[in-house]
Amino acid sequence: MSQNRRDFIKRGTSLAAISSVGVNMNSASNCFTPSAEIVKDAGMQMCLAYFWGIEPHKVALARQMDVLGAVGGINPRMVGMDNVPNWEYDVIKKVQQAWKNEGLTLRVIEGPPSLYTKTKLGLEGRDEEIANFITFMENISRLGIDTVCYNWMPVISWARTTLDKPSRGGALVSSFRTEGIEDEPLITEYGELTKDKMWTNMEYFLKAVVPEAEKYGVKLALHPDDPPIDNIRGIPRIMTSVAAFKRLIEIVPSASNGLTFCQGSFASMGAEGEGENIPAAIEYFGKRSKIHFVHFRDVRGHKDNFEETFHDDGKTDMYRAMQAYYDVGFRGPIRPDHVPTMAGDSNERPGYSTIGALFAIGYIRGLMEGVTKNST
Ligand code: CS2
Ligand code: MN
Repeated sequence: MSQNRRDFIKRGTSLAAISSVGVNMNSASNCFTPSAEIVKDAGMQMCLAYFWGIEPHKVALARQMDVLGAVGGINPRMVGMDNVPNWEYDVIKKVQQAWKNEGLTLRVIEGPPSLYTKTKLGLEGRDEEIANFITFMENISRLGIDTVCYNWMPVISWARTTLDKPSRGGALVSSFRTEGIEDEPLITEYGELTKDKMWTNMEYFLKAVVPEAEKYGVKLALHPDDPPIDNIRGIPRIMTSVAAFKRLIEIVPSASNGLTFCQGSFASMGAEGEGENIPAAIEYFGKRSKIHFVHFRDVRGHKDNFEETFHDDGKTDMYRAMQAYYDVGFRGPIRPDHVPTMAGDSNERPGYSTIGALFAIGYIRGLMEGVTKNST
């Protein structure tokens, strides 16, 4: 008998005791009897992101919501090991233990150690970076961690032109407009960069690390470029379309070479009127078992002008998206991504409001239960 069912029966017993002074709640007709066991979160592993270490309030709420997966980087300072490289076994082990002490499991490393500008731009020193990255993969596999979310955005990572745009009811969201960014100064210190070079650098990286990832059972999950535009201040962006991800998985075909399906990023791809088809993309990559991690969020607009939204307020049919993950058999880690900053929260970490995350988890869990029941 499952824990749920046992809890239910226990609850039923105490209700019966209370009901002796009132209505008989224990009569079969009034009783809620689950017809089938509910598969928790459709078999997926719901996580929350913690990029600022252990945030006690968020962690407490996560435990209450029963969202026990943690996503984050490896920060030696979090465990008092200031000067130790963050790919080393002892640091990772201590960070993992710190999460365990909170009742959480470090499920995905997002923003991994030793994968920086040298590798992404093919600069001198990349082989050392790559060697350390391989050591990192070996170490996480020894500790039972198998998913790594990385990106191919050197120098400028995720970017927005506004971080406090009023949205529904005055909640704050981030937004992006291409117009005007052409006037920003070019970054010239890395010489002339082209998309071709970026692809060549990625190929070099993948050929070196994917066979090792396979050996260690590690799943690499490349995150799309956000925003998915061609270039920011002279730094080209290549992971900006479904076609680019199709190319990625062909470079080194392997169960370890996959992607983070950041739905909000995919939803913002394409010019006005030319967006990607989200359920079709989930199906394409999911059927090939290339979706190793999901960022569940939404936007309104297109690559040159978009804003983030509440999960129930964007351009994507979120129910169909969840149905697609479920139908292709995705059962891996999933987290809400950026959320609006809601009343009572500060906007000092745009996209990562604790209260916003509560709404997101409730919404996502509801969709998960919906697709599970619809399929039984
Ligand atoms: C996010 C990133 O842009 C996105 O879609 O997933 O902001 C992510 O939170 C950061 O790059 C940290 O990994
Ligand atoms: Mn994302």
